[in-house]
Amino acid sequence: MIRVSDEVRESPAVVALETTLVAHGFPPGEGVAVGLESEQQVRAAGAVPATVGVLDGEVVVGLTEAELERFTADARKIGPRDLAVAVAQRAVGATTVGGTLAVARAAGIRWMATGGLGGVHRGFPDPPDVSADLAQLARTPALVVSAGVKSLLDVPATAEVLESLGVPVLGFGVDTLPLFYGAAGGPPVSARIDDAREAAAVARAHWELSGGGLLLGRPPDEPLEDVEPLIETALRAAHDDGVHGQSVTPFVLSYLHRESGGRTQRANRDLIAQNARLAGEIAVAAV
Ligand code: PSU
Ligand code: MN
Repeated sequence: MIRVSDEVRESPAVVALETTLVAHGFPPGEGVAVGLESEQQVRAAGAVPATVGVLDGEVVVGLTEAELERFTADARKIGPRDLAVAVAQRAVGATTVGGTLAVARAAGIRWMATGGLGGVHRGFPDPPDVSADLAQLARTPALVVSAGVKSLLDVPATAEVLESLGVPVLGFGVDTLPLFYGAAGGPPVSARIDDAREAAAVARAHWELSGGGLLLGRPPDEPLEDVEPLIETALRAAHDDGVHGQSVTPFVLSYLHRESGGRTQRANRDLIAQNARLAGEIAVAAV
């Protein structure tokens, strides 16, 4: 049921990549290039990318370029609870961070990269919307490189939940958790890490102690520190349009991309590539 590509099976340094951001994180037709760029960055670091998704009744680990092109905006968004249904119903299933981690756990992949982790939505407990990314990260022995937690969420609350779940929240060269587009002003991390080798060593030690997932927050190279007012407008628009559940994150991201004149879209694309590069470097350092 899980099809692992030969290249992924044979490599000691593999980085899992998700497909929800390909299908739902960018305007229609633009996500595939972002996914391919991430794969190139992983390769440039000397590691092998394993892009994950559900196709034709199989969970695929290591999608080909032709397969990746099938992850259009029509694809289902697949969290951990949705994987089995997507397989049985032969859906095109774009895996979230949580969905991808569930597959990584089954396939023994220890490293992953994304843009921004999901988390506790603003306004909790009304609605009580907490991304399945958090619980899945806690139970998966993998390190996720991301620009922290998506700042359309309640980032301090998300950091508290990660602490409760026993997930190390590491900062790459920083003492506070990056805020996705922004780098400054986030909650404190549990430890600061200064290079890929140290990240690999910390992860190894955590797993020897039977720990699960780790989050490594890498601030974007060219952060946007002025997006918060637009995020508030976007969240109000989502509320007024009755958008809820799985649709909130894609709605808000596309609102921001449109209303910022493409600035957030470029920032998002660039930080995803930077995170993929770092995850590749850590995977190589861990061999
Ligand atoms: N990072 C991005 N863009 C995205 C995501 C991450 O730069 O679209 C996706 C990931 O797949 C993550 C999901 O798991 O957003 C979170 O969705 P939700 O809040 O519905 O759990
Ligand atoms: Mn949710």
